[in-house]
Amino acid sequence: MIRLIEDVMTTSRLKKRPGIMVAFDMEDSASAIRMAEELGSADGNFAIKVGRPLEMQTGKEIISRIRDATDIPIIYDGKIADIPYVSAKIAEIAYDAGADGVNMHAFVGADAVREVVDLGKGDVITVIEMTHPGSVEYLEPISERLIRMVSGIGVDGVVLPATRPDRVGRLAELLESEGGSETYIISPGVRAQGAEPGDAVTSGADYEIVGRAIYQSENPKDAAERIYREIIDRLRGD
Ligand code: FNU
Repeated sequence: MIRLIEDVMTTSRLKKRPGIMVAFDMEDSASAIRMAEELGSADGNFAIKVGRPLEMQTGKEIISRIRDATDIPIIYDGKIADIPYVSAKIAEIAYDAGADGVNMHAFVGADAVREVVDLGKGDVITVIEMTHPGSVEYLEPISERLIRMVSGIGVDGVVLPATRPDRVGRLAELLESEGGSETYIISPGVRAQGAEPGDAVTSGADYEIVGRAIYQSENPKDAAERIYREIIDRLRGD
């Protein structure tokens, strides 16, 4: 019973303020754990996103191992896109393994998104538009409807592409006007996919997702701190 009440009362561990969500797409647990520990003492506002390559190579236990290694919020980026029953099952496994939030596609529809939100076990982030060129073909034409749909349900976060800051700006405005001013915006695509640090936050995003530019660098902690400072400087207009 106590567990049930705690579940329902779960509030977002991811604060709506500028930061970096570091994509953990490396494929070995040793470097994932090492990086999680290093980020724990890094200067800045960081979250960790566990991607499918890491999870497939190491198992869902990597989430609990990262949980033990750091206090930083952890998002499971399973890009869940299945029928409501299976979407909720995948999300539940991730929450139970220690994830603070999960990432799912909005295009699967309101019933699937609602089923995951109704679990009440942690944050739900929905993908609205993606960073790659293919997103323009099929997601861009429906993204405003997707924003209205997820705003009506009440999700914790949305994914908008740092590679298209104009889209971040437009959809951030729409999100706000649909009552989603508490919803955080996370934007991938920084460095490896061409966006510069700060492009998305200066257009209305909260977190910029950075993967390869951090985990493939010689010193990931330094790289994370440096990119974080660049984002903050851009916001201040330095
Ligand atoms: P990096 N990601 C993305 N584009 O790149 N979740 C999207 O539209 C999206 C994502 C993730 O390029 C991608 O899976 F919805 O090395 C990867 O984990 O910086 C990260 O963002 C980008 O990694």
